[in-house]
Formats: sequence, C-alpha cells, structure tokens
Amino acid sequence: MKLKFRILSAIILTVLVFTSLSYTSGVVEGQTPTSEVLLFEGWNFIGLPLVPEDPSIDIVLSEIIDNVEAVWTFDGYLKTWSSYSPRAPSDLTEMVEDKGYWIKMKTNVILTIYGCESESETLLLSYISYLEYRLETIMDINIKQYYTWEYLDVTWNWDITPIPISLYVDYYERSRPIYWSSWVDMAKDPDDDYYITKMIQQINSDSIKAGFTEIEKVNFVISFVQSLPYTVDSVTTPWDEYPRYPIETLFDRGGDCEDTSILVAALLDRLGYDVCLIFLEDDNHAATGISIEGGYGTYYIHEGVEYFYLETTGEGWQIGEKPSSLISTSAYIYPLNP
Ligand SMILES: [Ca+2]
Ligand SMILES: [Ca+2]
Ligand SMILES: [Ca+2]
Repeated sequence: MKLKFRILSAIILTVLVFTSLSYTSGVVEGQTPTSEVLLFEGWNFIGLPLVPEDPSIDIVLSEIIDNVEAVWTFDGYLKTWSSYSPRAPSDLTEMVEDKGYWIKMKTNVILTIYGCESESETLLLSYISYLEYRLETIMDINIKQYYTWEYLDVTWNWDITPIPISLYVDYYERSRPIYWSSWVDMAKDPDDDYYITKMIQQINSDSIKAGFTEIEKVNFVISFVQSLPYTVDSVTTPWDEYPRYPIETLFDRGGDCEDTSILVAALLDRLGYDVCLIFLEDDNHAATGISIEGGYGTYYIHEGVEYFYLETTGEGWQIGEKPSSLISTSAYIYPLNP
C-alpha cells in the first residue's frame, strides 16, 4: 500500500511535470543519433525517443547516474512493477523504447540517449524513400499516343513522339490565365517546341507525299485536331473554364474550343503561317484564324490582315467555314506574332 501511495502521488506530480517535458533529437551523418530528455527534480514519467545502443540501465543512465534516485516501470502483461536504484540490487536492468518509466531525480538534468530510430520510424522513412523512388520512375515514363482519323477519304495514322509524364505534369501544375489574350502565350510556349516540331515534320512529310496544296495542308491540320474528342472543361477539370496548353490537349486527347484553337494555332504558327486566336464573345466560342494566299470563306480583318476563320471543334469544317449557329457579329482577334 505504501508503494502504491508513493506511485500515485508521483503520478499526480509528474503529470504536471510531463506537460513541460521535451525531447530534442539530433542526427549527424556518421555519428550515433542522439536525443535529449529533460528531467526535473522529483518524479518524471518518460519514454525513450530512440532505441538505445545498449539497453542496460547502468549504461543508459550512466551520464546522470549520480542524480538518479530510482526508476520504476510497470509490466502491463505480467501486472508487476520492477525497479532500479543505483548501486543497489535491482530487478529492473534494462531500459527500452516503447515503454514508460517513472524516474526520480535529485535535481534537474538532461539525459542524452544514444541509439537509433525505432523500427516504426525506420519503416516509415524507408516507405517514404520507396515512394520517392516510385515517383521518380513514374516521372521518367514517356507516353506514346496514337491517333487515327479521316481526311480526304484517307485514314491517317500518327504515332507522335512520346511525351514524358514530367513535361505533362510541368504544364498541368501551371496556373491558368484569366485573359483570352493570354491564350497566345500558351500557343507560343517554348517548352513544347521539341514535340510541336516533331509533329510539324510529320505534317510536312505527309503533305509532300500526298501532294497537298497549302490550303489542303491547313485543312489537314485542322482535320487532325477536329478529330480529337470535344470535352467540356467543367466535366474534365474542376474548373468552368480551363484553357489547355498544346501538350495537354495532345496528352488528354481532346479539349474544348479554346484548347483545340490553341493547339491549331501552335501547329500552324510552327509551320510558318501568320495565325491568330479568335474569340466570339456572344457565343463564348474560340477559333483560330490564318492569313493565307488563296484563302476563302469567312475572314476577319485585323490591322489590315485578313484572317480566315478555322473551326477547330466538330468535324469536317474547312478553312473559312464558320458554323451558322454562331451569332457573334464581331470578334476579338489575337495574332500570335503581332
Ligand atoms: Ca511551343
Ligand atoms: Ca472552355
Ligand atoms: Ca478548355
């Protein structure tokens, strides 16, 4: 009973002290990690923050042994207490992590523990480094896309130069512009030049083989982009309006009007044409425009240049064909190279 009373009063005392207990850890490469436990005069309840190098209690407490009066611990499984007193016969011989100890001090001291991280911490750290490794591997993956569509009664099959996931993620993480005029910067973004150039080589070689005229080449490009599925921003992204960079539209295999218009503008710009982005406010619709010799159909004049309308959504629209469902009578024109 006397022991129980002592322990009980110690609990009350040390719960107060415990709230001000603090642990600090330090790890220097090549050295045994250490961790400090603050001990106050009287009873303290502690757990070891590291797995001690040598769990022998004389070793764990060796640096502060002159200030230790007693250590007690309770074995929840055996329902027994064991205790330690310096230089006296003791049944408590070891201190291990994952266990609580009552320790009575003659004065305030700092106990330094020499050891290693506990197993659960080591497991967590190794899991984190495993995930980091996985992420690096995933980022290195290149995705090859295959496209099939019809143009002038021919089935065209393209496999485009594989796009690394890291490039896609780089674009995906960019903030989206709020002004329509900024779509020009998206169409002209330099980070995709390598991939856009590869597509241009494909377009040029197919056009030469097929003997396309300049106008047919432009229609060829828009027929490819028109073949990508139309996807609604608010369905495919968390946003109502979400302009995509050209790589994103290729990678996502589709988009809505401003996405496909930005892609068409990027391709035709790289092919050397004078192009613009067109925004029809009353229809909330975007399109691309091209200044080209022999162009026909609907066009907009901007600073003396005739930009022929290119519809980039739906299928079968050719240069100068503006869907009659569109009601806008004026348009915002944003040349890529003003
Ligand atoms: Ca570019
Ligand atoms: Ca949109
Ligand atoms: Ca969009």
